[in-house]
Amino acid sequence: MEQELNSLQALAGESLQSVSSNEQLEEFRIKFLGRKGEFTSIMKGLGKVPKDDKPRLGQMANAIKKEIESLYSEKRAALMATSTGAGSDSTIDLTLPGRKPETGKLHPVTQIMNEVCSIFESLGFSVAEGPDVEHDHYNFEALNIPAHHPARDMHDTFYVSDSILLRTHTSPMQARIMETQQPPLRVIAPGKVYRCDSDITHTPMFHQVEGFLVDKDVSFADLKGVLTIFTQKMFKKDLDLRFRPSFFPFTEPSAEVDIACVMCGGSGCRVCKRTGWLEILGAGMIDPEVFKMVGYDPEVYSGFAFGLGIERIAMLKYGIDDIRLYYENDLRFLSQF
Ligand code: 2U9
Repeated sequence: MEQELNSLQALAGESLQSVSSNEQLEEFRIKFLGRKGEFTSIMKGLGKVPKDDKPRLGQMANAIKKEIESLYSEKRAALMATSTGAGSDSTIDLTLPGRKPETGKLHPVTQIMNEVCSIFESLGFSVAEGPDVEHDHYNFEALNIPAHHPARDMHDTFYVSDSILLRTHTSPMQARIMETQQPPLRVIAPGKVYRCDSDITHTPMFHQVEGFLVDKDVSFADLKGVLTIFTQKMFKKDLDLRFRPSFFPFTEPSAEVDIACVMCGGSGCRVCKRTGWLEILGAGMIDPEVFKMVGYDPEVYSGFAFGLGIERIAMLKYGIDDIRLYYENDLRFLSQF
């Protein structure tokens, strides 16, 4: 066996001298170092040598294998550097594993937006989109917020001119629909909205889904039913809902709607500020003044409306405490969703 190993070492050295291309080098590797190659076949004989000789021959075999491997690596580096490999590109090492292409994903806010829309679509709502740059009339007047109404202050509006602005909510789209279509109607309006506000829970641009349903005999109970199904589907849990009295110029009565905290189940934690509740949307019965503005008879029709901020839902769903993370474009953050 000792002789076989010595001959193999000499033969490998000689053979390598005549290698001048990457293809020949690969043939060399298979012949001498491959799983079915010369070295492996000699090593199969190790089991038959006398016990006392085994350690010495084992060490010798290892040293010779290392030697052949290092000669092989040197030759490979030399071929790459001098580009003498016939027909091969010296800058490409074909033996390296391929690079896995990175797959793109939807932004977490888009994912939640799509989820919210498909839940309301499953409840029979259709989806309507409208312009981001709006008339003061649709953003405010048609929604019962006349000039100098104190509610305008809450909207921190970006004005383009005296009567044109960046919409502060998606409700203008709904006013446009009511103006041109007759009940019964069930519509949601998703999209970007703009408010001059920026801190840990506000960005100057964020996403809303607002919705409404108008028909004869619509009551607050219908609103409660729709929002209960929505929150159950969104958070995949049978969560308690709480309606707190509130005020919006376009709904009367109005309510802010809380769900039992998705983190602690209502016992109180950091996320719900120990209250056990999380505010997730605003809602109410559409104010008769809005109906009059769009030409519906409030004695015949009634309806409810609601609105929610997508970033806020995404923060609650994923336990994120700074809204700005969604818009820093840091792939380490975004690729988690
Ligand atoms: C028409 C009539 C009524 C839409 C509504 C809310 C309540 C609401 C906010 C929640 C968080 C927006 O993202 S947010 O700041 N929205 O609380 N929106 S009722 O009411 C309408 C809409 C259109 C014609």
